[in-house]
Amino acid sequence: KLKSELKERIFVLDGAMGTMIQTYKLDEAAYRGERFKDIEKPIKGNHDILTITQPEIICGIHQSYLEAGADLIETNTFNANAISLADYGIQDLAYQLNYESAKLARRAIEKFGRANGNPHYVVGSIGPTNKTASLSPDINNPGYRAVTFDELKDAYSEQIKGLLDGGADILLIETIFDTLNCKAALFAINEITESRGIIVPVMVSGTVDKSGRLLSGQVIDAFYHSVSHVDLLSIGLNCAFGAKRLRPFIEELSSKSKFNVSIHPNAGLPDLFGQYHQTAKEMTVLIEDFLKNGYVNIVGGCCGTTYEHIKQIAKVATKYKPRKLLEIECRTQLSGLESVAICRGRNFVNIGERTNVSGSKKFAQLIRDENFDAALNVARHQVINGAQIIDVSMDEAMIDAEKVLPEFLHFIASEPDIAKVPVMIDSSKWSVIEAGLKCLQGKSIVNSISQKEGEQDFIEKAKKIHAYGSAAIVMLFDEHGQADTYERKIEIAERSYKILTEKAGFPPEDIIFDANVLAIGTGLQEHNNYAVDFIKAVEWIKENLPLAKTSGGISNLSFSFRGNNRVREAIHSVFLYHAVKAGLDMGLVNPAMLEIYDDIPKDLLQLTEDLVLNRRIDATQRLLAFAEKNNYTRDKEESFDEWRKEPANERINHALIKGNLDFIEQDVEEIRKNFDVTLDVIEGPLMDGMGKVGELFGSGKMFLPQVVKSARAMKKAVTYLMPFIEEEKKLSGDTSSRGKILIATVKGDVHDIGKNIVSVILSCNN
Ligand code: THG
Repeated sequence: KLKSELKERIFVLDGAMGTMIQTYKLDEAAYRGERFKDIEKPIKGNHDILTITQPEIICGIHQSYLEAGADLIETNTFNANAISLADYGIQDLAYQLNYESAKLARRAIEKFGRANGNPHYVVGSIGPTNKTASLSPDINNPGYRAVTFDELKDAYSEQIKGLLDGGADILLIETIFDTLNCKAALFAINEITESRGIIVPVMVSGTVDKSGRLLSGQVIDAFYHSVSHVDLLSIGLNCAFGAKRLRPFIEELSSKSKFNVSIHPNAGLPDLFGQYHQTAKEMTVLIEDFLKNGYVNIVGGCCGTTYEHIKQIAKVATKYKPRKLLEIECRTQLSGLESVAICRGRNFVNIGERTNVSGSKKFAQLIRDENFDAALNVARHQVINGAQIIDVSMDEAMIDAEKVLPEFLHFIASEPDIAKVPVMIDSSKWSVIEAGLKCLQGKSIVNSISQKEGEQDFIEKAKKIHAYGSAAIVMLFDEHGQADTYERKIEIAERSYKILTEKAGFPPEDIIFDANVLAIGTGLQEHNNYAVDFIKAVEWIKENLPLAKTSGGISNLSFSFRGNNRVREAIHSVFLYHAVKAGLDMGLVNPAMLEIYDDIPKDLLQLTEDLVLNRRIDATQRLLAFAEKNNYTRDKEESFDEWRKEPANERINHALIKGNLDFIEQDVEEIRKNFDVTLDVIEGPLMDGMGKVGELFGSGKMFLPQVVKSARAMKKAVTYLMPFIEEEKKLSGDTSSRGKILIATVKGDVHDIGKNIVSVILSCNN
């Protein structure tokens, strides 16, 4: 019903709740009311409790917005989740606050009636909480998280149940600064609606910084693809820095979204005292431009907007037709901080295989030694060398994968140059896969599921994977084992496809079949046709199973040529050349070791093709003899350290901007020697570098996780210099301190995160 109404007219969402409440200048006693007059902690500033203690004020605000022309009334529940409420010690009230708030909004609507002919709806407001699941608040420990997916999911569940029981028509997850928080809310909604057998319309609305990214670093496109596993009523943007600066981002979202698009910006940027000055007229001009261009279906206001803003916006909204929903070609879409599309006409997608403890001795040793910095460099080099996705596996007898995999994924999330690509979670243990899914804000790939444990298990896992918003590799296995012939491969692929799409509700574009790359050249004749069977199966899948994609572990093919990398590379290149022609979309490879098909010397090429395409019975012997004669063994380790050749000041700049910790101490030591006063190293070259970081951030060219990395590099440099500074102080007899700063925000508020970041950066600057 809502969807068809949205085809007819633009919906108007109400305006600010918080800034309207502030105009009442309520004191502590008013917040407490009769009921909470004896509670322990002060609760002034907790707007959510006013639903219980000052219901007439909240109801009055709702009614004023209805009179102004809003179709959608948001409940007073932005911070009414146990995590945010805990700051006030009232976390136990979460369910009740949501329940009562939804009832109150419903009452306001009923009182108002149908003055303008259209129905009005209660929108349950679900804020982001005051904790972020994708970033570490502790500069010294990028693997730390202040909140887990499960904690968020539980808090959201309670809030959602309260909202639904109280009569909310729609749920709005808003002001999303971290997609992982949002995914936990979506997961909770899915659990509740599944168990209750109901459908609830869901709106999702993110908030971006100047660079157009969420605080957690995702670009708009990646955000969109991370949440579009749910059939949303709408996706949009809110809060941020007002309508004007949101224009390019809402335009982009509008051009990509198959859902309705919403926008409810702030009334411009607040001044230093938190006051908003954009008038209703000014804001309406900006909103009208969105309507004229057909960018949006739902408009409203966030912080600083008043009844007058909504009144004028509602008036222009009646003048325009709603944005038309886009018919978007169905693609396989993945995301890290950025997005990757796998679709027709696109090149083969490389998946970096080296971050796998069973596939790389070096990586395994680094993980066993808990040398995460070096292990991250393995991931980084995969990406630098062209991996568009990275496969991560911790499956090994001596490693507790359920603990280490999430840990490593947390570290990756702190490295924007790695986290920009989607992650493939590679494990044969379901508990490990699920632990991994709870760490990833992007649309990832589970590697893998199959019918090995029967159909029911297969369906259950597929449903869960979909609820986490991930795609899946489907291995061609069944109860009888691995498919190793063409016939078995296509039979299992077809059956898996049917089960997934018909019984598990799994989107066909999120199915990625792996037709089992098995080793050839083993000396056993029954293995000789493995490559050919794989290629044929890929071709069949692509022709017969619409939208499904194909992948494979390419390096498996050459296992029997271990130790002879040149030959292995040639085998992989030949195999890929033919498999990609047959429709192979992606594969696990070592991207640093991919030879270009045309560059393979002709004699080697022919011998290799004889083997891969099973053209000669003696292909293996001939290839080995050739390799031996030509002494074909070599290893490439690329060096990306061009910047190390620059002068020390430049290197420091580079390290600060990139957040590179590897050489910062030695570079700082190099310039320290040229200074009489060590503090001048900080005030001079280091602050110059941080100044550039500030400039880049201010102009939207760097985003938060990158700045946090820069701060870590700065901190490491400063820590190195501290003993020298202390020593100089002692010698000069100066014992003054730099003083203390008290820094605070409203309790339980999202801006807590900003406060924590500022304090981290200040402490890094000593
Ligand atoms: N399908 C899917 N997932 C997979 C595979 C697959 N995951 C694991 C594996 N197969 C793909 N990954 C690798 C990684 C490394 C190697 C092979 C496959 C490899 N490693 C060198 C070796 O063993 O000789 C290691 C050498 C070293 O230690 O550096 O070949 O098929 N879905």
